[in-house]
Amino acid sequence: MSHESFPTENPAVVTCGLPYANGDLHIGHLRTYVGGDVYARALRKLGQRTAFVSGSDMHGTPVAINADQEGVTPEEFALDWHETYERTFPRFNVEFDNYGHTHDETNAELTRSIVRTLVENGHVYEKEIQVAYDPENDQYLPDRYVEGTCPYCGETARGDECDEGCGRHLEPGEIEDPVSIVTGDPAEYRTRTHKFFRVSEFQEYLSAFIDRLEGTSNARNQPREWIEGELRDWCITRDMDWGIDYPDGESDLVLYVWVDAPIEYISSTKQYSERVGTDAFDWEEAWREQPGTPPGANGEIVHVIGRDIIQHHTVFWPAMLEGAGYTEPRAVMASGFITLNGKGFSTSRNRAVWADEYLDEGFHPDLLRYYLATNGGFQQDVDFSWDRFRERTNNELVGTVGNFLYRSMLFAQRNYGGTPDADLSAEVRDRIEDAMEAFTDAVNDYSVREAGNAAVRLAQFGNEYIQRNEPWKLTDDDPEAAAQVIRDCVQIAKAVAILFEPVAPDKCERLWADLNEDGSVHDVTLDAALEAPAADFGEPTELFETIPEERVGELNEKLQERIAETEAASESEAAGDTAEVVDELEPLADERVSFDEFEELDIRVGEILDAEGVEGADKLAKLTVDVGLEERQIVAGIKQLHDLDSLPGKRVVVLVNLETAELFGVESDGMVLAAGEEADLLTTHGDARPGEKIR
Ligand code: B3M
Ligand code: ZN
Repeated sequence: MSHESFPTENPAVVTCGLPYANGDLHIGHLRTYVGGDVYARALRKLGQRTAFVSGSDMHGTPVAINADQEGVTPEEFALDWHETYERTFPRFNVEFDNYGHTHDETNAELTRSIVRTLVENGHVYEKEIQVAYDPENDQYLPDRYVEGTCPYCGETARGDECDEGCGRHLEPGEIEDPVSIVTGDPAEYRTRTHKFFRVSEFQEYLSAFIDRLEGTSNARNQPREWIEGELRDWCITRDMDWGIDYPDGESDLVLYVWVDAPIEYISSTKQYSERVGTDAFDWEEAWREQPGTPPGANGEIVHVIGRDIIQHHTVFWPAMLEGAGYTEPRAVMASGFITLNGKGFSTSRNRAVWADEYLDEGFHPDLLRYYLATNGGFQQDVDFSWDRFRERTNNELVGTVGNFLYRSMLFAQRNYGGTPDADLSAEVRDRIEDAMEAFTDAVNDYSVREAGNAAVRLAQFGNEYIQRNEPWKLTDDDPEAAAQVIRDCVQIAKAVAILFEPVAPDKCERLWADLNEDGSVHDVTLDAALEAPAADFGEPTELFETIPEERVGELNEKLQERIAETEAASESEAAGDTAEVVDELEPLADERVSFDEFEELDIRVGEILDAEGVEGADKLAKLTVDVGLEERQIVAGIKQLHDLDSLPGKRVVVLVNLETAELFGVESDGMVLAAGEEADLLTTHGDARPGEKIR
């Protein structure tokens, strides 16, 4: 490759694709964030000056549409999710140096300045185009507001992207047989004036760029066809209100979300510089192309993304950077997708393991990080299953890494109070050097998996080494030899702490403390792996715990139940939504329950004390209900079906021993019983007091 290997003198910026601020994160989303975080930490281990940045993608139709459905403004809606993401990433030890969002002033200003430069440099022009329009709603239909047929492959596609077919970006007006998602009616095409970025002028530049681009091979191979084919200009404005206004009142449209989204990579780096000072990290040194330098000679920009957005990062974005005088990406690492038990994650079907849910189950984030980082090559699709998760945790983290560390450190501590007095053997020094080299090569090959494996292989060697040399047999007969073996093992343990830190930062910090090393393992570089370990240390902790088989059974069951529940709920919702409510009663259940089973349900009379809507949710109301012995907070899907102000004082029937649940961030502790689609609330007709049991 044309680039020097890492570490280089230039500052590096590792970025992660910006999550659209429009819904909960599941563990499938975490793959690129964990991948980016591992990679940024691994670069730092090599001594590379690195900023790791991202932010929330606030604009665009996905956010506007979802906000509409929730009945809130896009800004409120997106900010809410932004704050959730900001809290969630660190819980998985994904530690961005800066996590901003595209709607903040830094990004709005930088976006306007970059667009101005593109205009000044003659890269932008105006053109009349056909734009989809919904006559009934009197509304233009940008991007995801319209669905139809992809003109390239014939698959069903959304306005700006053929996400179920050929994966191409679609320009406004291209989609065939357009249908409005607002009314479900066919859309018309109307003529509008829009701004275009002259991507076609960058063909020669892009052809050369793609040849020097590093990262995963899919990011180089996929776009070749587009770059070498007919490279078309790119419409950079949209008929909507939500977004960054086109600069200087030159148009009443907003900029297309894909203009301001990647600019957030730069804005986020800028915010980081502003916080730590340009002496510590100078965003301009990384991002600004210095006159007279060859492309990419300034900063080392590494984009970590999902493979569905390769075209944006290898065609439009580098053309914008080149056109405005910014540093082109050195590498694009495009990850494969994640499936769950062999099938795609589905947010709408609740077919997912949610990020918070994973942690609520009590699993340490580093276990998931290990799984996501090493279960397959970065560009391969990987499957998640609780079975496989358990298997890898138990065999590799507990069996190989944890076992080696615990047995050797415990032996060292018991017999020598820490590191025995001996020199590191040549064999083990070589083996550690090999591991350091494998790690360095992995970073230069952009292989997150191999970076993680370097440590696990070293621990595996450690196990073989201790097994082969049996120091426990030597302590009496040949104490010097025993001390030598254990000295070697402690060095291996120290090297594992450093090499495994990118993947398991928390666990390795614990190990570092157990080894009685100074400072933080996050701050040391690879060469410390061969420095002498601390002479004394205490009893080690067991770093990883075995996951019992029953846990997997429970988790699988929970997942299945949830999918079934959501499917049932969406079926009944769909039935309720249709104008002619199908007046069909469900058949009476055949299966009988025993009286004991009935007795398990604790059903009580309650009195509603207070009722208010749940913020951000169309249908949910938060009720405070007096159930005699205590007051309960219960979330019920009745917001649109009842006048909430008339509810306080009403007597209702409450199932009080239902498992608690969290809905839209609000805890629900019980269920208010209701009949039919209109949620006719059950009540009593005599003098039963709140708390009275129903039997
Ligand atoms: N917000 C999410 C996606 O399409 C999109 C990424 C922007 S990265 C600059 O995956
Ligand atoms: Zn297509």
